[in-house]
Amino acid sequence: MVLNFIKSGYEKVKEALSKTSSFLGGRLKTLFGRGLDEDTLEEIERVLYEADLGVQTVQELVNSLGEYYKKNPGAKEEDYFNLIRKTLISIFQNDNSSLKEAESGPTVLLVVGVNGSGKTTLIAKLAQHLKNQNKNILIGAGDTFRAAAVDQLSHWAEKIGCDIVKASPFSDPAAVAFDSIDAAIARKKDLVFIDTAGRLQNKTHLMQELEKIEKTIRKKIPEAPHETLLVIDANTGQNGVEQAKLFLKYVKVSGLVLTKLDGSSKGGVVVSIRRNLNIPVKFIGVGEGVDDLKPFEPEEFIDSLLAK
Ligand SMILES: Nc1nc2c(ncn2[C@@H]2O[C@H](COP(=O)(O)OP(=O)(O)O)[C@@H](O)[C@H]2O)c(=O)[nH]1
Ligand SMILES: [Mg+2]
Repeated sequence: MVLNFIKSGYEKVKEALSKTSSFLGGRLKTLFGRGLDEDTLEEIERVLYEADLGVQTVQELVNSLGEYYKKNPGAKEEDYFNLIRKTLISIFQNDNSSLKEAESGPTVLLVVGVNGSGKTTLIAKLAQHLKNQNKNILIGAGDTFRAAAVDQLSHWAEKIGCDIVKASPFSDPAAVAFDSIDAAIARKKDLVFIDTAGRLQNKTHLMQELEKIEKTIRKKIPEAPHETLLVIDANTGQNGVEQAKLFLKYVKVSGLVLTKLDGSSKGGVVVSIRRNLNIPVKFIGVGEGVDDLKPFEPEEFIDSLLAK
């Protein structure tokens, strides 16, 4: 069984990516108009790099554009765009935003990522979306290191109208996960979200803590967590990729969420991160509001990125 997300409002994604696309799509259009000699190809390469698509993808695109031009010297701007479009979409070939759902009992969603990446906001957005589909939800406030983090989540839980399990500050986050799942089973919840802390200041401790949370969850429900989402702030670029790799060493991540694409001029980073980590992109964040989370749709996303 899977949880599906209602797809709506991709206009917002177009708008969020407009800083990238106005530069990328616009510059490419002009350059393609010239015919692809060596100098133009070099300029195209620079434009693709600036959009943060990543070395591997940029090299592939430049090579195939060059070859295409040699074989089809009369090619039109649209032909080049189509070639780029196809290549970029193929990177996300198997990605879709559906989430695995428990056959029986509560579905457990674990959310990890560095502080400030948007974990708590993601939980609020997903919880609201699923509440609208009449799902009965509980949130476990597993970021026990900052009182403010628990307050933030309590505020969301109240606004959305769902249960929350919280513990006293500095208590063991794995114990919060344990209690949350216990409560979710007892209260017959459909879904339980486990929020976590992401203090990278003490990496070893954080990673051990996440491992322990995962183990604790599995003790209660062997198939859980049904999904583990790694949240990455799209503006962190290459640094974000390195941080993400650290998480992947310790936690089994099933999907990526890239946040804060609104305001970013490097929307191409989604392509680079997807490729580097080889994990499907499930959602993208395009604002702070509760509706500003969109299921990731490869074709719409790439079309928004390349919009002229
Ligand atoms: N503009 C924008 N802000 C976001 C997005 N997602 C989260 N934020 C903001 O980023 C900040 C940190 O988010 P939070 O969920 O607390 O991060 P956490 O520390 O990982 O739990 C908050 O001010 C959020 O409102 C997004 O997609 N776009
Ligand atoms: Mg948080």
